[in-house]
Amino acid sequence: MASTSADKKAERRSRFEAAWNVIRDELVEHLKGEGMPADAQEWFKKNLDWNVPGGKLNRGMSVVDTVEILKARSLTEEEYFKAAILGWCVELLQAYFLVADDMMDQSITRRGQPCWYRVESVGNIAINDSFMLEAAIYWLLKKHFRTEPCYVDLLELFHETTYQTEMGQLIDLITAPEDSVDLSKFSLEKHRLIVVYKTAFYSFYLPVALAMYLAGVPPSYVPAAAPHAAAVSPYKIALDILLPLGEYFQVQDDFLDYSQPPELLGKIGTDIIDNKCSWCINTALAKVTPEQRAVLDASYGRKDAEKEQQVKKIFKEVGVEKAYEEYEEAVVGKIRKMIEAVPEGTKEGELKRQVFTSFLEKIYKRSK
Ligand code: DMA
Ligand code: MG
Ligand code: MG
Ligand code: MG
Repeated sequence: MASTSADKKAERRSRFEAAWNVIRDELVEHLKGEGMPADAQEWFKKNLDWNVPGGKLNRGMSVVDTVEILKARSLTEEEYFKAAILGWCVELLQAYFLVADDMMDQSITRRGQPCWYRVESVGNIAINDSFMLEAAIYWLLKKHFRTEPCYVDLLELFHETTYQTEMGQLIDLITAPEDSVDLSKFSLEKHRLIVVYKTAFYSFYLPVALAMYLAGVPPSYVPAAAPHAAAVSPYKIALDILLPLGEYFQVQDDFLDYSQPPELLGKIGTDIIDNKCSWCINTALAKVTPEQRAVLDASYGRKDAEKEQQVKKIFKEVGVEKAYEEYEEAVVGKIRKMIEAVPEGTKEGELKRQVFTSFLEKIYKRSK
């Protein structure tokens, strides 16, 4: 039977997952080398395997995909493994954020299994486990990239992106106080700031910029195809496309939190109960009658399943779903235009449009 694009996709995923087994074993071996007892080694292994590999892996695999696109050829075994390590470092960063995010959001499930802090005998130890997921990134970077010219760029990028994400989580959380609901404090501008910081930098700019550093893309260059044109700043060009792409991704996350059944989404939505400044509530607020607004004021952000259903009913009545479909078509059209305007690289080390189109295709019309 001819191999389909679905086969190819599955193959890419299993190759990337195979690298995880090597990386996880290195990390656990290190604990052993530090003289940590067998139960600590087991615990760390379980922490790693529970929290790191079970997601869609879009972020991690985008590092590998981007390096391949930038090099315009398939990678050697060694090049592949280096790119995969950076990809898994992004997945470790994501795991670190999610373990903490699920505690702060009081979520129940993630990727079709209980959130780590809700696993028998884990509880608040999950806080230290999240720190260890983060620390593993820097141990891996040192082990595998210490002598590379891009080492400092990689370190700085991870540190800066982490800080940006934490600022985003801060404003996400303080805009959603548990004890005082005030919907007049929400706005789409506020939402945009939250999602760019909490999601777009680490989910979209980070994987691509890591790949660019690894592939040796310089901070600026005159395109080989246009030797008389002005120099371009490829990292700035990437940022200007990837932040809107990340904003779109988090709008999808917000919409799916409200609309997608947990069996399909892999997690139980908490945004309404958690009083989150989500895209859905902001969109609904712009469309409600005074009567509907009164229901939202009385029911949003309450720890009460009945009230959550009231809110969902209003979302449905005002047409949040249709607004989402319109938003998606409009924003994707806008992003495609921005991608078309990127000066197409013609040699190694230059930015290529496919970096962005391949990332966009991974998320367009996603349902989980
Ligand atoms: C997630 O926001 C952001 C980070 C940094 C984890 P969220 O709480 O909407 O994510 P999820 O819906 O996956 O809990
Ligand atoms: Mg959450
Ligand atoms: Mg959250
Ligand atoms: Mg969410």
